[in-house]
Amino acid sequence: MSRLVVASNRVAVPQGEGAMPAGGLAVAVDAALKGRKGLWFGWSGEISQREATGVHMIEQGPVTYALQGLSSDDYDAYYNGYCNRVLWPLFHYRIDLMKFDEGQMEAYLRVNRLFAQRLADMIRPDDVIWVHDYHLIPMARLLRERGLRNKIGFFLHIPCPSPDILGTLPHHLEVIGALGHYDLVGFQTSADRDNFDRYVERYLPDRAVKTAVFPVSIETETFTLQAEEAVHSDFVQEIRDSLGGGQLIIGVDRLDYSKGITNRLEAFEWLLEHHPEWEGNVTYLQIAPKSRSAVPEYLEMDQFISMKMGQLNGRFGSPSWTPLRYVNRNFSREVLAGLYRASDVALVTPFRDGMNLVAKEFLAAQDPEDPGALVLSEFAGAAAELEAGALIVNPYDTHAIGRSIDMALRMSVAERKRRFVKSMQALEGNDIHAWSERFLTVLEDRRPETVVPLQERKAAGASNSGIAYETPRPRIAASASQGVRAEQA
Ligand code: ADQ
Repeated sequence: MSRLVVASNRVAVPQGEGAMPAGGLAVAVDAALKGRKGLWFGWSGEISQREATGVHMIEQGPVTYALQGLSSDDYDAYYNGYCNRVLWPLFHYRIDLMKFDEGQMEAYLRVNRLFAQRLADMIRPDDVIWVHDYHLIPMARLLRERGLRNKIGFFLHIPCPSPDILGTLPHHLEVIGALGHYDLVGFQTSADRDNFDRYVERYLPDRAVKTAVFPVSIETETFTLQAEEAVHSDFVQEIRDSLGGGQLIIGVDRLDYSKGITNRLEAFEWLLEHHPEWEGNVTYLQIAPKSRSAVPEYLEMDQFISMKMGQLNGRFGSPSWTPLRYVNRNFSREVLAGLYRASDVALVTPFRDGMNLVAKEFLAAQDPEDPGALVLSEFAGAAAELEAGALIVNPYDTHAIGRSIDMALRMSVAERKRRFVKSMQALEGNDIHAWSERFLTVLEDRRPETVVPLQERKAAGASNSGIAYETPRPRIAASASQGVRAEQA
């Protein structure tokens, strides 16, 4: 089997037991590399005052971690600037927050050139290269310029908006258009893929870009086992004991404006205002590790959320009951799994999210005989797979979220079980190993390609299931070079 080379902005080197860095990409790539010969290249997280130094290699079993530092100027302009203040808001439909700066775009291209050069030096002819996410979009073009002929695939972990939105990015062809140099571009949902296909139609009409849908997932079985064990730990039991017999609502999110923590707080406020019977009987635990604190929009949101938490506790709390608990720490996978299982309701209400692994982790952690209920935003990619089992809400409608929380807290065990079974059917058919295997199978052309051009997909009616590989549609056999786009394998 050829070596898998992964390139992503950050590399998560396993630290043994203990806290994992919070972030869906790290969790997904770590699982994809397990048990396979591979190399994971990217930023080490180190920032130096001088020019970036050489690559630092760490060998762990079959995987080599290749870590590149960044200069503080590049960290500011590439990471905090272009990635987090331009591309992130753009792809999350927040062009109002997009702060374009030409110098930062130059830094983005410069860092990508540096990464491409360093990576090219390590590539063997039969390596398969898998580039992840919006930080490294130009990599395929830059690697090709250096003469590489390997298969190169790209997966976008975040949502993909319409060409109307993508087209607002100044010089978008240089960045978004660079996706046209990959052998395969993967998306979380069919809606994301269709948006990109329309971008190609409009802005890259002469290019055939092979696109497909691969909803990212989790290590479902492992996570279930961890939850079964961790729920009995002293840590989790102490939390349950502290609830005084009341119910526990949980939210777990990187502190990010896309995650909708603010609207969730308003929804909880609405619940306590309109359903005083829950006073003293429900506790909402929000775990939100800080991220991107150097970016002003994140700092403002952090301050607002802390203030709102304090206000709500002051207004509704009593000496014996604190309605909201707010924690910014990272936890190990085991502890998180135990906390999910100990919770009665999970709130996953992003304004936009590529997938949202927390929704899937919460479900995988549940006790099938007494499962918790999931309140899920219709704008999380996960809703495409989980709509039959979750309580689907519009995250902009805080009263509706409040009503759904009330419904979830009152839901009979029979109804919770019914919904849980439906959700788990989606999860069991698509765990993280299936996800990476499907992506690589299509990238490596390991079986005859079945493809459906965009026009035919439209005629057949786009599926909103997000799991294109399970959706029967008319198919024709062709190859990407014939100028059609690939349907999911
Ligand atoms: P994220 O935006 O980081 O990921 P998400 O998918 O929810 O969002 O993943 C977060 C991960 O971090 C989860 O695995 C969660 O358990 C973990 N985590 C959160 N808080 C933690 C804490 N305090 N301690 C330890 N771990 C914590 C991006 C996209 C998503 C997409 C993923 C994967 O924005 O839409 O689902 O990539 O593709």
